[in-house]
Amino acid sequence: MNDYRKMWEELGLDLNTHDAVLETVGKMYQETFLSQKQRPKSMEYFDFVVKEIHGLRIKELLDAKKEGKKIIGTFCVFVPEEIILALNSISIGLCAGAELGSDASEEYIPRNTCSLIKSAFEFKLLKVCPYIESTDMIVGENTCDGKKKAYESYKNIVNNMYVMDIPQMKMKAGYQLLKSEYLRFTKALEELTGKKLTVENLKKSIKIVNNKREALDRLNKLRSNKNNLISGLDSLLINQIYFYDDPERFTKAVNELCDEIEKNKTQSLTNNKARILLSGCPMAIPNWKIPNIIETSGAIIVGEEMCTGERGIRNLVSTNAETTDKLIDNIVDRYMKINCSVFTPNENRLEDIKEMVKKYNADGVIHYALQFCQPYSHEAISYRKKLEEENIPFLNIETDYSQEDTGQIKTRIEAFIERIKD
Ligand code: BJ8
Repeated sequence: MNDYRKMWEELGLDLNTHDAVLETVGKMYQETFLSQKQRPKSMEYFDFVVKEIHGLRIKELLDAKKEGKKIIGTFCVFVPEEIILALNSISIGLCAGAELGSDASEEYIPRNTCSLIKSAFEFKLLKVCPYIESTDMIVGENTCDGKKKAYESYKNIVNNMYVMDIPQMKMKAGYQLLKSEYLRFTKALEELTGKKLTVENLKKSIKIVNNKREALDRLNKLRSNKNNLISGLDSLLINQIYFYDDPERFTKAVNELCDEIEKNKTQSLTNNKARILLSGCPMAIPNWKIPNIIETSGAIIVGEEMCTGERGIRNLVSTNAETTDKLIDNIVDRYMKINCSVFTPNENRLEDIKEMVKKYNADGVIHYALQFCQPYSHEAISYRKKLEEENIPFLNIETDYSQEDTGQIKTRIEAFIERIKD
């Protein structure tokens, strides 16, 4: 492996803490992913990306910066990658999926904040994230109250914060708000990059992002097959890498994986295993706790109704328009279909879950809500009733990034799997 220590040092990382984080994640990866049997050979690409996630990919970003590109960090799938790419920039997801065992964040945010938000503070305060340190702009978005208020504090620990407003209702005014926010964001990016949004660069970037979403959609469709050849863990990993990798290279790698799976239709990973649809809060890398428990308890995950899954990639943006204004309308139309639980009412998310249960032949739904996450915890209660009325088994797991509750969760998941297999 190349020595990236000088690069990390120049980015201002705390090398000792960073070493410890890399070592822990490396071990987890070995135990969780590399120990799986029957993995497609094409997963080697994604293993390589993970191995180099703080190395080669960061070097690529820093090289791109030298050529004049800007790095835009995001925390939500509502931030339009199409506009970022069109304006000579690279979009990088900054959500982290690990706790660092520190209470440093409590100087800025309350203790009863979800792990996703807490980790964004910890990774910055403990200086272990080369992505945060490489950004030219960090985009926060007003989605849940936790994030909305946290960004007010986050701007005190980073020097390049931009906050985007996001509607909470899918009415006409919501579309107008999102459009005005995407136009304001375009202007801010144009100022940062010195580039202008044009029909040509926007159409090109829309196609790049559409291709990426289509490749994942192709992979998802293969998972509905009873001879599924890819684990939920590997699928989640690919969805997580979606937020870091070069989009065109990523699309090529996912399509190659799909080609391989299509050729090996006779093999199967399912073998009478219970088929689980996972739904709920996004799982940022390296948050693999729940999928790992599920897939080591006699079940296979066949779909994810999550932003690190189908919710994040559903629907394409139409390139059918001849002005940037109309193309932005098309972008707004696509993004307003994201059924995040910060919207009210949010019956469409329930419909998505039901549709996915059918599409992937799932035997039951395991819902994942981070502790202190109000939007997803609320929906878990009402969705349980509605899904059980339709005889769709449902289990809600509320947890955080710690490993302390692993045994207890495993017992609950094993009992659920036993029940739905009968
Ligand atoms: S579009 S799901 S990525 S907001 S877990 S921080 S909701 S308290 S993440 Fe999300 Fe965008 Fe929606 Fe998707 Fe708040 Fe809940 Fe924490 Fe959450």
